Amino acid sequence: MKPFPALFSGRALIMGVINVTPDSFSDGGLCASTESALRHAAALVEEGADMLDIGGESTRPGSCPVGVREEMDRVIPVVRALADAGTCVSVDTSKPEVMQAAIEAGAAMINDVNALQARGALEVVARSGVAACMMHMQGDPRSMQINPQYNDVVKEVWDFLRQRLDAALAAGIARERLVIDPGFGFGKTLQHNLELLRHLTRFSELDVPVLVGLSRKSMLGTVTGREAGDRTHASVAAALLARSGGARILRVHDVRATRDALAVYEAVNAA
Ligand code: HH2
Repeated sequence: MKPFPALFSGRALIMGVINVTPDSFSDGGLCASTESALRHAAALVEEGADMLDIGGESTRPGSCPVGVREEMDRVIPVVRALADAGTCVSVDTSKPEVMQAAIEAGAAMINDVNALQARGALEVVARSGVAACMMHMQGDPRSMQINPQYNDVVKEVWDFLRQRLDAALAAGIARERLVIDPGFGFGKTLQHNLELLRHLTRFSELDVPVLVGLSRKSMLGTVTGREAGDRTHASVAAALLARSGGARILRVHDVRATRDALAVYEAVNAA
């Protein structure tokens, strides 16, 4: 297993997205076979991704869940081939069985949009040496965008992530292995997302690295009026805002563009 890179020193890390799905919101079908996923993975590594996030189930609003076997068939061959080749691999899953198989295949990180709340998920991660990202979501992908409601979105997301950190630490997962994510677009209106981005620095108070996924999301479509495939510029702007708000890992589809923008940001801040 390629070790998870150090997160608190140096520049922020770029996590390239590989969706081995037919139906992801911005790139569904692009990597639907193992071969096409590996080709795209090689391109993203070449463009400068520090790690790749492999997903086998779309979590876009309105999406339907896939079974354990199908999700494994989609992601595990890709994870194994990339890990064997020395790439740092994260696996985007909420299913403990898929987590276990991914860890055995060489994944260095589990990225769970359900924050390790499924029965057995905390234990699978605790038994391994891998890192884990726990994300906030209100509701589930099928219905989360119907009418999201918060009294104070920043406080409620912050409190949830703190509780999940406490649960992970109590399960025996070392703090150094944990990452949190406010979950942009997961049960949030445009106003909720903007509020979270505006107050992103608050999440660094939780003393673990913050991961942010804003890439091509519909909030950027609402702001710019552009379709998912035409949101690179908006995504890069959002990634830089997240970085200046303290994000340590940026989950993106457009690696090369993000990499260049981040290089400028880091150069200015190192000066
Ligand atoms: N967003 C998506 C999926 N996984 N994981 C984290 N930690 N944070 C995110 O913001 C996040 C995530 C949705 O994006 P994508 O994978 O491109 O689409 P889909 O879910 O349709 O496959």
